[in-house]
Amino acid sequence: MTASLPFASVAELVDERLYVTQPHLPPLNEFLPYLEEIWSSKVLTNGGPFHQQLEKALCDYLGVKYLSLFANGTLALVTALQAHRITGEVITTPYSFVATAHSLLWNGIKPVFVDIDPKTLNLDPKRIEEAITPQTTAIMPVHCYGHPCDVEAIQKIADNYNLKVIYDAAHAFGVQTAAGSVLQHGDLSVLSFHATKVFNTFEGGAIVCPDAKTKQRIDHLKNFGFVDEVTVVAPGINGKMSEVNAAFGLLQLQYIDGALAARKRIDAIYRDMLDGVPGIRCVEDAGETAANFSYFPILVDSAFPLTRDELYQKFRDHEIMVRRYFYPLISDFPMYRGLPSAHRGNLPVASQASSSVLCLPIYPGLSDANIGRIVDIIKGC
Ligand code: T4K
Repeated sequence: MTASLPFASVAELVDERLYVTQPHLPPLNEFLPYLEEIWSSKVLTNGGPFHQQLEKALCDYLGVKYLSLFANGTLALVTALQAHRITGEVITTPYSFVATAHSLLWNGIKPVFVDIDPKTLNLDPKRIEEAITPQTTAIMPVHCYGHPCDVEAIQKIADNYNLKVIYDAAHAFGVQTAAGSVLQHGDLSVLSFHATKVFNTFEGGAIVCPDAKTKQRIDHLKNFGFVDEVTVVAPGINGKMSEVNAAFGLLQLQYIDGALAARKRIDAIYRDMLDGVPGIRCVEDAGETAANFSYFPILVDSAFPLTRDELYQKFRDHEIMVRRYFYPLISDFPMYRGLPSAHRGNLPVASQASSSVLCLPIYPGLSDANIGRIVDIIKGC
C-alpha cells in the first residue's frame, strides 16, 4: 500500500511550489538554429565562433573592454587569482557563497575574513587595514546580491598597500554606478552565468579585465597554459566554455533587458507591500544607477513575531522554498573555522546578517498572485 500524500497529486505539489529562483529560458525553437550550426560545423569547443561572438557581445552589453568566458564562475575565480600570481593571504568576506573562499584554498592561499558593512552587507573598508599583514597580497570583495562595494575606499587601501583587488562579481551582471559598469573596478572582476543567475548560460562565467595582455594570459590559463601547439607557459586548467553554452548566451542576451525589467517590477512590488512591516528590513541599493535585482533579501529582526528560522519553516510549510543566502557564514565551515579571522567575535555584523537573512523568490516569471501569497505569509504572522 502506498502512503497517501497530503496533496491531490505530485503534479499539484510541484505546481504550487515556489523556488527562490527559476532560470529565464528563451523559446526552445529559437535555440535550434544555433544547434544546427554547431552540428554542421562540428566545432564544439576550444574558442569557436559562438565563443568569440559572445565575448564581443558581452563586452558591448556590459560596457567593458575585455572579457574571457569560462565554464563556470568558480573556475574563473581560481584562474583570476592565478593570472595575477596571488599568494600568501587574501582579505575577503565571510558573507558570500562558499566558492569565493574555496577559490583561495584551491590556490593554496589563506583567506583572512573581515566583517561586512551593516547597510550594504559588503566587505567593510573600515575593517580592512587592521587585517593587513606582510603576507597580504590582495583583497577579494563580493558585490553581494549585486549591490556595489565601496570600490573607491577599497582601491585607496589597495593602492596604499600595493595590493591587487579581485572582485567576485558573480551577482553583479549589468550593474552600473555613475562611473559606468561596476565590473571595471579593481584588477579583475569575475562573473557567474550559473542557472540561478540573472543572465545564465546553463553553467558559465567570465573574467572581466582591463587590457589585452591580461586577457591573453587568462586565455592561456583557461586552456591548460597552451600558447601554441608546442608551448605551455603555466599549469593552466581546462576552464573553457563550450559552443553550446556560448550560443545559448547569445540568444539569452536578446532577452536580458526584458528579464531585468521584470525583476525590477517584482522588487518594487515587494518593497511597497513590505513597507512598514515591523521587524522586516529590505536590503537597500548601494549607490547603483542600474541595479539587476538578482536577489530579494529581507532581514528579520526581534520586532518580528517569529524568528528567522521559524519564518523559513513557515514558508516551507507553504511550499515556498525561500533560502538563507548566506547562512552558514563561509567562516563557519570546517575548512575555515580554525582560522583566527573566522572567530565569531571578529565578525559580529556578518554573524547577525547571516542569522537574520531570508531571500524571497524573485525571477521574471513570478506572478503577482504568487508575490501576494509570499507577502501574505509574512503579514499573517
Ligand atoms: N561567487 C558567488 C558570490 C556566488 O554566489 C557563486 C555562485 C559563485 C561565486 C560560483 O559561481 P558558479 O561556479 O556557480 O558559476 C546556487 C548556485 O549553484 C550557485 O551558482 C550560486 N552562487 C549560489 C548563490 O546559489 P544552491 O546550492 O543554492 O543552488 P540550488 O541548486 O539549490 O538552486 C537554487 C534554486 O534555483 C532551486 O531550488 C531551484 C532553482 N533552480 C536551480 C537550478 C540549478 C532551477 O530552477 N534550475 C536549476 O537548474 O547554489
